[in-house]
Amino acid sequence: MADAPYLLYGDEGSGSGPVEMALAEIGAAVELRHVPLKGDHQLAAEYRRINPMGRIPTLVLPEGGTVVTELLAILLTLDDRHRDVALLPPPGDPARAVALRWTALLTGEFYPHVTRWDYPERFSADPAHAPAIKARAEAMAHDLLSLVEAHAMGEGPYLLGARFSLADLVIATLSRWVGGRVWTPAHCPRIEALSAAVARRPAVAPIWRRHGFGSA
Ligand SMILES: N[C@@H](CCC(=O)N[C@@H](CS)C(=O)NCC(=O)O)C(=O)O
Repeated sequence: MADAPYLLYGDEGSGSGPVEMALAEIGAAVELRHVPLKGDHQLAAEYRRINPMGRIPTLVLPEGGTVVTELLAILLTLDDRHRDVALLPPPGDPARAVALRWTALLTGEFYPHVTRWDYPERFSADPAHAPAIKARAEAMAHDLLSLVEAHAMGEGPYLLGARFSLADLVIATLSRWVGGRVWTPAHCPRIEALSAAVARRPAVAPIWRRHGFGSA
């Protein structure tokens, strides 16, 4: 009998992209549940019964229906559950700490800038403030990517050199947001080369294209 699938709630071009890519690298069965951000379906009461934050991605584990939210927690859970695939170096390996450091920075610091950029009206009672909030979010997001470009990236093509890890999925996909499809190629050549290497991976390539992350 085939393994029960993971359930992945998401939308194209969103944070469900890197989760789908990780599942493809693993070769795990997945059933996609579409939650269109257009029309704010993530905020509907029915979806919030699964993820009360009203955000995507959400992953439901095959056994017992355990719900996992937060991109970092989802990817670490997949690494825990599929150690044979090694989406990260093993516990105790300094390279694992490096991958976790930059992944946590992007999911913890960069992602909130994306929310401010996508939904600036949430951050002030005065709608007139929205353009300034959006502009500041864009500048801060780009500063953060520049920092990753300057301090995280070595010889490449991946964050850990020749060794692919889940950090690469996060760097590649998040670097497409907040205008990144145009801004990143122009300002962050190392991140761009990493993204191109991720986009070429056989398991990832069709998903990268379907999510419209660009031709990098
Ligand atoms: N902290 C969450 C952030 C997830 C998030 O903001 N996702 C975006 C899509 S990429 C979203 O659902 N936005 C809709 C909204 O904020 O209403 C995570 O790490 O997964």
